[in-house]
Amino acid sequence: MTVAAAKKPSNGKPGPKHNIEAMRQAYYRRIAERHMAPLWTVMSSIITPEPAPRCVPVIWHFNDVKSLVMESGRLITAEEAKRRVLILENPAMHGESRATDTLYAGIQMILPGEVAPAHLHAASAVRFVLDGEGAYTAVEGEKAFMSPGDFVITANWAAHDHGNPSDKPMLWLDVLDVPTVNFFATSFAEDFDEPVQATRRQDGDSLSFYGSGVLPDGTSAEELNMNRTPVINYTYARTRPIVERLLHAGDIDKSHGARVRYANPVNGGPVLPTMGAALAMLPKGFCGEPYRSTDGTIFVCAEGEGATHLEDHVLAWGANDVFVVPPWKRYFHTAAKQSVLFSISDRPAQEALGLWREGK
Ligand code: GTQ
Repeated sequence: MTVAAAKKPSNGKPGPKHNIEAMRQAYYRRIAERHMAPLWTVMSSIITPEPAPRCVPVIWHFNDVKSLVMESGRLITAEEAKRRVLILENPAMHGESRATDTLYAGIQMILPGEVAPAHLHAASAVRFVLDGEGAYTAVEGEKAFMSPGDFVITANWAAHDHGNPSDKPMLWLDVLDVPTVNFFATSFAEDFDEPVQATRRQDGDSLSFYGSGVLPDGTSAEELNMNRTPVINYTYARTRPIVERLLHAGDIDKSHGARVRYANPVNGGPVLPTMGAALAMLPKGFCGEPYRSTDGTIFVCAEGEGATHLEDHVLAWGANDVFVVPPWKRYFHTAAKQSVLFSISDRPAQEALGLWREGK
């Protein structure tokens, strides 16, 4: 029998073993032309037994970040840039504008006298203020003046502009659900009619009207029972004393320290449907128990000094450093000084879809 004859079974059944692979490859090529593929070659990479995130652990030290961001102030104005931001790119996903698999992060700077013009978009944004004092974000008619540690919400389709009437540069961390919005291909964006929106509410109005255990008379809980918080600025001046109080009361989670979750004060839900955040105080000498969860998390050290230990990494952090813990990576925190950690993730979205899990 010739070799050619051996490769060609005549009865339609699979041929000898050395032939089957070649037959499969030829078949895969034929079905690929018709936009089909065999599940059995990819099954284990699409239905993984455990999460297989693309993002990796990474830290941005504020000293580095600040001087590089300041340099951008000599290259472009906030007005020309629209938003003068350096994107924090996860090293495993260069060019994709992602810090984690589902979240975008960047450091925005507004110099004295600058404004970043009003616009609105489907993506929701949060800001965590790092440096400077007295710049504002105007959101849906409320002008929120910001100080370090403030946590500011710009919900989906809320018009927002930023300005800095102070005499110092202001820097903050932006986190947006952009990769999530784009995953669903649901991005819309518009410029607002005016570059600076008219404000009709004072700084702090939304927190005092909706976050103080009272509501403006005539407001029903139902009309506020939305999937986003009515509060614009959760100020550090209000939240820090609460975690300090928890710490002194001994209410310290073994992994997370004395931690509160930022809540919609009307219904107790997360601040946004796609992103949730927390603030934790770790006592000096804290050594947390290992923890993991499916929500990849962006942390900011608001105060103090310590480290977050992952399987192959130690992320040593100080004030204003930003770092990423990928989904389902076991980690624990240690604190050399009393420290405050802000954290943000896509946990509310995962919970709404029934996907979120945590473990030791
Ligand atoms: O401040 O509106 O970092 O629209 C990225 C996109 C900030 C903002 C970012 C934005 C903004």
